[in-house]
Amino acid sequence: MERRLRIAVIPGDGIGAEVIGAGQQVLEALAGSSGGFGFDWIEYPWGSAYYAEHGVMMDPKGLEKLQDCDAVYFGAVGWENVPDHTSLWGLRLNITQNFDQWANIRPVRFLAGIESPLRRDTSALDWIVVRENSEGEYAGLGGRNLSGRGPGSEVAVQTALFTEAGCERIIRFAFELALTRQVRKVSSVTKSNAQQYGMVLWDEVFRRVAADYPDVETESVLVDAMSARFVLAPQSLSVVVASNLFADILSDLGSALAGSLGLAASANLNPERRFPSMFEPVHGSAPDIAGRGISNPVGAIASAALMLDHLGLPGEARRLEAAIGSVAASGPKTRDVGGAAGTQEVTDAVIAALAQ
Ligand code: GGG
Repeated sequence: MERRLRIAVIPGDGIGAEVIGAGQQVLEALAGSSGGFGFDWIEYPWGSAYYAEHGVMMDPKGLEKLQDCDAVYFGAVGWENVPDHTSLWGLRLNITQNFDQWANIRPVRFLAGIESPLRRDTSALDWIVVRENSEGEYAGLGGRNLSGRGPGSEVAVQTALFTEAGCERIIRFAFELALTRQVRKVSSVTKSNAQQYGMVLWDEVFRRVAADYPDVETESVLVDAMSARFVLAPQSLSVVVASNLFADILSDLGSALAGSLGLAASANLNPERRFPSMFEPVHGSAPDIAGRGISNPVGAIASAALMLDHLGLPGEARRLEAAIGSVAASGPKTRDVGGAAGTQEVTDAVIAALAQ
C-alpha cells in the first residue's frame, strides 16, 4: 500500500513560492519514479500578503491546522509592507517556538562544480552547523521605552535566555550527530569572555556533556575566532554547535563559502516528534529577484532531502542529493552560482538527473 505523506506547504514571501514550487515538482517526480509513497500537499497562504489582508502573518488557528501534518515545507518570510521583526515573529518564529523545533541543522556542503570564494581545494570540506533554535538571543525577552523619557532618550533591553536544559539538549544533539559522522568532533561556539552568565553556563554544560562522549573530539571556541576559522581552517570542522544568533550568522558565512546562500538547506527539528518539524532553505525572501524566475531552487530542494530523511526515507534523500550533485557538477546554474539559467531550468535538470 502506498504511504501518503501529509505535507503542509507555506511558500511565504518573495522567492519562497518559486523555490518551494520547484521542490514540490522534484518531490513529485521522485515519488513517481520510486513508488511506495506519495504526497498530499496542504498549502497555506500565510505571509506578508496575508498580513496586508488580515493584519496577522498567519491564521490564529494555524498551529492547530499544522499540528497533524507529517512535516512543514516552508519558503521564506520578509517583505517591505511588514516590519521584519513583525513578519519573522508572526510566522517563522511563531512556528519554530510553539512547535518546540529546538534543533536547527544547517549543513555546509561544498558541491563539485560550484565555485567557492575560498582559495583552496574544497572537495573534502563538509560540516554541519547546529543552531539552538528555541532560546538564546531569540527568546524575545526585553522591552522598549524603559527610561520613560521618550524619543531621544529611549532605552531598550534585549535579554538572551540560556537554560541548563536548553543548552544540554542542543549540545547532546550535536554530540549524537557527531557520532554519525566520519570525523567525530564537536566545536562549541560562545562568547563567554564577554557574555559572562548565559554563555559561561553553556560552556560548563558543554564540558559536562562532553564527558559522556569520550570518543568525540571537542573544543570551545569564541565566535570571533570561529568566524576566522571558517575561512582560514575549515578542514578542522565537523559539527559546530552554537546559540541561536551565532549559529544563524555562522551558517550564512558557511553557505557563502560553499558558493551561495541559494544552495543552503535547513531543518527545524522537534526531535521528540511531539510536533511536526519544518524544512526550509536558509535564504530569505530576496525581494530584489522575486518574481523573475531566476532564484536558485537548490536550497529548497536540498531542504526537501532533509525532510525525506526525517520522514524515514533516507534512500530517497540520498537519491535527491545525488541528483543535486550531478546538476551542480555539469548541469545548468542560476546566476548566484555563475550561470544564466532560470529556476525552472535547474528544477527540470534535477528531475532529469533523478531519472538517470
Ligand atoms: N527561509 C528562511 C527565512 O525566511 N529567513 C528569514 C529571516 O530573516 N530569518 C532570520 C532568522 O530566522 O534568524
